[in-house]
Amino acid sequence: MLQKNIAALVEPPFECGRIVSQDRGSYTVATCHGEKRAEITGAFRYSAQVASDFPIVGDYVAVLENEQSNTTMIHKLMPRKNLFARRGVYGSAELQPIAANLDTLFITAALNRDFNVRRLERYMVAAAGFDVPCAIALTKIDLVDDAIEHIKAAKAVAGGNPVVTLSALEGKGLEELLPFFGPEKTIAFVGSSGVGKSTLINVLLQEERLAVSAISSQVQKGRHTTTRRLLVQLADGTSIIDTPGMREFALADAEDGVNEVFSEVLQLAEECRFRDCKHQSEPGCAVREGVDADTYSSWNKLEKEAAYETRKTDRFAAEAEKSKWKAIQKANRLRKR
Ligand SMILES: Nc1nc2c(ncn2[C@@H]2O[C@H](COP(=O)(O)OP(=O)(O)OP(=O)(O)O)[C@@H](O)[C@H]2O)c(=O)[nH]1
Ligand SMILES: [Mg+2]
Ligand SMILES: [Zn+2]
Repeated sequence: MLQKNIAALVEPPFECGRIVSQDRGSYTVATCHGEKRAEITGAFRYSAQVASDFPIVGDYVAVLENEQSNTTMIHKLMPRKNLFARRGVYGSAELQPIAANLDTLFITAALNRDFNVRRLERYMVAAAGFDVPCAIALTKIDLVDDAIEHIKAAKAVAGGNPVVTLSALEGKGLEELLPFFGPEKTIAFVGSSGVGKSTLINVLLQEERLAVSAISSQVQKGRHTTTRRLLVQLADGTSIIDTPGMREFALADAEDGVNEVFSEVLQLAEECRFRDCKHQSEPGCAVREGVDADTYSSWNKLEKEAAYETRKTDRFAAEAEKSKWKAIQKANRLRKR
C-alpha cells in the first residue's frame, strides 16, 4: 500500500502513511504499523487554501505519532502523482478532489437501461484533463444476451484506452482486471450510483466488506449506498478505492481533456474553410461534414462547458489576486500611520 519511493522521502521522526478514508475533520491513515485515526496539524490547516491542498483518499502523508497522548498528526502532504477531481459546488471555481495517486481510474457503467456513452465520454474528458490513466469497466454483462453493441459503443469513446467487461454477480470477466493489479498499484472505481462498484470490490476482496443495495426497479438508478470514499487492499497488495456514485459530473480544468478525447474534431478543424470557423453553420466546415451528429453535439457541449469553467477559474484567480493586493496595500497604509 505504501509506495517505497515515496516512503523514502519521509524523514524520521516522521512516518509515511496513506489516507484510506476521511470523516469530516479526521482521517484514517495506513502506516507500516496498521491503521490510525489522524488529524492535520494547525500549521497544515493554516497554510492550506483550497480543497485540493488538503489530503484526500489515496494521498501519501508524513505523520507523527505521539504515544503519550495517543494521537497521530498529519504534518505534510507528499507530492502527488495525479489527482482526479470534479468541479466543486455550483458557482465556485474550486476543485472537489475525488482520489489521488491513481494508476488506473475505472470509469464504470452497467449494461442496463441507464447505459449512456455520453456519460462515459464526460468522465474520459475529465481523466484526460487531469492526466489520470483510465479504462472503462462495463459491469452487469449478465443482464444482456450479447454485449457486443455496448462494447463497440464504449470502445468508440475510449480512444484506445482499455475496455473491460464483467459480471460481479456471475464472476465473469474478473481476470480482465488482472493486468491492472499489483502490490504498488492503485485503482479506483467511479461512476453513477448502482452500477455495481462496491459489489465488484467485495467479490475481489472475497468478503462482504462494503455495503451494497439494490437499485430502484422503476428508474434503474442506484440508491447512493456508498457515502464515503474508501481505500481497501487486496491480498496481492493492490489498493482499490471505492467511491460514492456521482449524480452529475461537472467538469473542471478540462479543456485539454476535451481536445485529447476529441482529437479527431481538432484535426478536422484545420481543414475548415474559414480560419475562425466556429463549426456551427459555416459553409465548408470540415467538422460538421466529418463527424457524426452525436459526436458533434457531445463535443460541442463539453467544449463549451470546459471553456466556461476555464473562464470562471481565471476570473476567480484574478479576483483572489486583487483582494490579496488590497490586503497588502491596507497593511502598508496601516504601517505608515
Ligand atoms: N445483475 C447484476 N447485478 C449486479 C452486478 N453487480 C452488482 N449488481 C447489483 O447492483 C446493485 C447495486 O450494486 P452496488 O455495488 O451497491 O452499486 P454501487 O455502484 O456501489 O452504488 P453506489 O454505492 O450507490 O454508488 C446491487 O443490487 C447489486 O447486487 C452484476 O454483475 N450483475
Ligand atoms: Mg457503492
Ligand atoms: Zn468548422
